[in-house]
Amino acid sequence: MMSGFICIISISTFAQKLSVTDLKVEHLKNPMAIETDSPRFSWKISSSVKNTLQSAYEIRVGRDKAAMNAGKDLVWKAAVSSDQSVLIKYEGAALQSKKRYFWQIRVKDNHGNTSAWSEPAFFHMGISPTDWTATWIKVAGKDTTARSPLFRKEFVVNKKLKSAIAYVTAKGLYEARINGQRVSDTYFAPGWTSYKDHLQYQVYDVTTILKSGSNVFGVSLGNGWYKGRIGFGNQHNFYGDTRGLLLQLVMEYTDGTMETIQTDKSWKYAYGPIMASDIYDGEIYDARMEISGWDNIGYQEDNKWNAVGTMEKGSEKLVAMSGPPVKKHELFKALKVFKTPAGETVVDFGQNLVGWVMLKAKGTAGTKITLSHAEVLTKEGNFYTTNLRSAKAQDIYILKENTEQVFEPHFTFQGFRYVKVEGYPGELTTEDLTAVALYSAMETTGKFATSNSLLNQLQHNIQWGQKGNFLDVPTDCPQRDERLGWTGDAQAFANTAAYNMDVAGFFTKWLKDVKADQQPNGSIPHVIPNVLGVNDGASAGWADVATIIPWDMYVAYGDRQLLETQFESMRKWVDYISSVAKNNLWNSGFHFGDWLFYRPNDDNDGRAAVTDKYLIAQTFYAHSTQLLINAAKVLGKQEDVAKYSALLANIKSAFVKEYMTATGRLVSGTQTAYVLALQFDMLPEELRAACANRLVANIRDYGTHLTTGFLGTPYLCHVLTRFGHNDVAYDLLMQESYPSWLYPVKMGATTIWERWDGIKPDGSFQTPDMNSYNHYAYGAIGDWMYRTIAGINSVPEQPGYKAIVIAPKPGGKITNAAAALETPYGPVKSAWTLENGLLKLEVTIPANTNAKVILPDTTKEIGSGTYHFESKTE
Ligand code: RAM
Repeated sequence: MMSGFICIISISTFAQKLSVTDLKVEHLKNPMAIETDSPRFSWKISSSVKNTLQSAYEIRVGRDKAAMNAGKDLVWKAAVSSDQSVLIKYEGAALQSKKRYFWQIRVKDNHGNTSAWSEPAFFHMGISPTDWTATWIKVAGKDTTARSPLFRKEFVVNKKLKSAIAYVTAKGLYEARINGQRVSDTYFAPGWTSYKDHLQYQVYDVTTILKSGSNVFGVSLGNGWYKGRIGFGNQHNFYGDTRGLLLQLVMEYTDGTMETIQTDKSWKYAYGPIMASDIYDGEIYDARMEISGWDNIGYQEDNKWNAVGTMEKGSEKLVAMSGPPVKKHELFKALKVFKTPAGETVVDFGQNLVGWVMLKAKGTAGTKITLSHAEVLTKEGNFYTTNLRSAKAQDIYILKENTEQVFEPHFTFQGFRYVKVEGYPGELTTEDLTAVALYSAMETTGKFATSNSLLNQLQHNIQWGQKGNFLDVPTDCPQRDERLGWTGDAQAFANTAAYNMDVAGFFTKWLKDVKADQQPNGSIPHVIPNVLGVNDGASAGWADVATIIPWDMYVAYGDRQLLETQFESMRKWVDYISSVAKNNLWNSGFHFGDWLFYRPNDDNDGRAAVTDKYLIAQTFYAHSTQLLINAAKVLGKQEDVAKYSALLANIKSAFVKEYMTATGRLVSGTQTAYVLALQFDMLPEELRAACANRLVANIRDYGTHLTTGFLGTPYLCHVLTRFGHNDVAYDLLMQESYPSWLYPVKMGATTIWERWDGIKPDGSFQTPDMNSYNHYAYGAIGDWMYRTIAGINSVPEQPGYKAIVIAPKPGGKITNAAAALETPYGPVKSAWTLENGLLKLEVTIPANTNAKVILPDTTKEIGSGTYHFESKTE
């Protein structure tokens, strides 16, 4: 008995000791569309034993899951003594287009344990360009109506299916259905890319949707970014004037034979109930125009449908979708339905979010219900949409006969907290509406909470700013007639984004567009994908996205290949600056400068915090050059390291000569000027402390308020902490009056605002020309909150959190803080309490990493596991 008992214990401890989980390929779980010949594998190790490191791994990859699991018929196997477990390159036999591969891992650790083989995972190869046999189809004649065409094709499955995989893309947006059912929960496919250069296709496993016998494809198209209104000046048809569909379904039967169903001349089309759809303006859906059963078998009327037209293949490359798809996420019940003083019926969802409203309604045919969207109410409590500028942001539903119907749009999204409802038949109740948040399906990786509820609301607002603006591309705002991939905003927020969610795939996808839209002379456009003029670019702090985000992603996820892929783009950007610089000074061209810095309306005594734009440009010239040097070091490009290091020294001495007095005063005495000069090491070392003191004096001079705009804000608290003024950083963070991070929180914000005073203390609004209530840029403080309050830090020399620094620096009367970050190696946690000057810290470090814990009175090196520390802070 006894020995049996012991035996059971030891088996279960053994099982817990070491295991492999969370298998990913190219940053994604079981990806359906891998394009590269050598995809990269990542896994996490978990162990109950402290100080666990991987000492070796075994990988096996095969076409057949069962055979692979038994170690047979492998296309690759390797056993390697290595502690690497993130982004290991495939080195087996050539991978084939359209095929699925299964893989698994087992590891050995430094304590002599061997894990079991992991659960098998898979990746599916995309379709190679030469394997596309489908023809682009479209409506016959010119595609001039805003109405959505429906494309239809019946086909027969006459043998037993092994697998059925659909490869689909469109010019415009598509929704693909089989037998009346959506083929996936992906929205806004094929996603927004620099379409003139490359267009993504999606890959769907539809094996379980198909049945034997007749089946039907039904696909509708919307205008989307491709053909709809996008950018400024009522611009339509930016990428093309004709929507098109390309689809190829590859069926493999159990007898080994294959069959392909694809778009060609045999498809038919008719127009459906979506009368118009537009990203900015919304959708008009007339239920009376529904064609019942059109997307299912048994529909008899398609003999009355039109024959499709065909389109020549364009010059754009078809590429496999590489980022996470947009999906539905949180649902919000309506909190209340109320009448405004102006007599309008308005619904409050309690959260400024991005997506749409699902509406239930029943009434006589032809009843028109209009939903308008708004982020805020006026101080009188009225519905306010002036800040949406020309975006109609309206969804219109027209009812069919008297049955209850549920509506939601298809090819538009809105940014809103409030919805105005007009024309609703009967009494509208909270039961009739649900708001649906849609955004790119990024795994939540960060958690952050403290004893201060205002700060927790700020963190909430930062996360919702991210959700609302990470809808396939990183946008400035999601609601007005803009919604563009503004580069300055994206670079300011990227580090914070990488704490809150896994943005590796998201930014890898977008950086392809950065590269694609970079001008031949190296200039980077203001927005990516670029829908502005070709020469709208090269603004300091915006265009520098080309160096900043690749480096940030490298540090956060350890993706060396991303640096390799982007390196030429990074270099071209720096070389562009050099080509327009004179005597190493970048002092020409258009720049946005420290966008939306503090600027009082009634500026009689010169309180506006204006920073010289060329001073700013010079600091970003240095920063981009430094990042290029960093990347060159990682990639072993010694000549580049030498060349650009010499350039960097020149850039800095030109800065000192042009913008600094002998005693270290900058020509602009603003916070942003000192912050950028200190952050990017522009100043002689012996003058830095004095400059930091000037920064503090300036902050105090504004009554302990920040005055920074988009460029200074992300670094403000970092610089204060670095130069020994952590207390001032906290004072700024805890400041509740304008301008500050907590001012909007006190004003009831549920997202980050574009401007420090989007709503003024008297309840009036900033200028409607530019006043978004969902703009993530100022949310960049999140990076400092994770790093300094919680103390979770990456180490650039060992990227992806292979090494970690835990260094919480309490302040601001916070008595406890807890944060967690799911890193590529597993969960990191840092939680502390502070009582009577005693700091108690709990730290968790994942297997296969190590950490340095820096406390007020001591420093400790630790391996994986959970640890407790105490430290006196005074
Ligand atoms: C505004 C955008 C964005 C900013 C540019 C300069 O239109 O909203 O936030 O980067 O201007």
